[in-house]
Amino acid sequence: MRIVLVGAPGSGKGTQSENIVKKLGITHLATGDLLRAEVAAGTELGLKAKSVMDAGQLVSDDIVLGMIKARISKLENGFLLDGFPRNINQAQALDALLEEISQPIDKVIYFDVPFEVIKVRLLARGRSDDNEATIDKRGIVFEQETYPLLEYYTLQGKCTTVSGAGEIDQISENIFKALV
Ligand code: B4P
Repeated sequence: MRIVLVGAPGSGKGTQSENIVKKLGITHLATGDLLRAEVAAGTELGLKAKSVMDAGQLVSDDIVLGMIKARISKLENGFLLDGFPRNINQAQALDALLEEISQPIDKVIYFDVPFEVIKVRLLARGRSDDNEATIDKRGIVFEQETYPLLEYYTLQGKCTTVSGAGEIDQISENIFKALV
């Protein structure tokens, strides 16, 4: 199965991904995690990405698409994309890439979480991009760049909205129901 998770930073995509990939035996690809690994390794790409991430902005499409392309074509057992695509340009590039390898997306899950809930979670987490100014900026970037994906995938008949607020296990159960 090929799944895309769409949600604001802090909506719980990473948290839920762990449960989904374990249950379905598919590969988890999280662009946020891949970028943070580059930052931690101090690579040239990581150095470029760090200031952008700490400002709550999106890393350039070229960088993110390069990371995804290098990995996705090697996956045969399905995948879960977490945090990618993040804007319409990335979504169109992904569709083109998946068409080339005849592996279209099956389902898109949109995590609906009130911004105030996200803010409380992220301030408690305390990562370097979890300060109030960056959280607010990420919220604005999400509304402007990522939220339009909801319509993009709804028009393709692939999108289901799941509430991402509440108990982690209950949210997982609702996701599994949406994936059937
Ligand atoms: P992400 O990596 O997507 O952001 P995240 O904050 O890790 O969000 P996630 O939704 O995974 O939340 P999590 O489960 O950790 O993006 C970070 C940055 O990377 C972006 O701002 C951007 O700069 C860059 N980036 C990534 N992808 C990109 C792309 N495609 N293009 C360009 N730039 C890109 O949960 C958050 C917290 O809530 C955790 O502490 C968790 O324990 C807690 N939590 C989760 N579910 C909960 C629940 N139900 N109840 C209570 N707490 C919960």
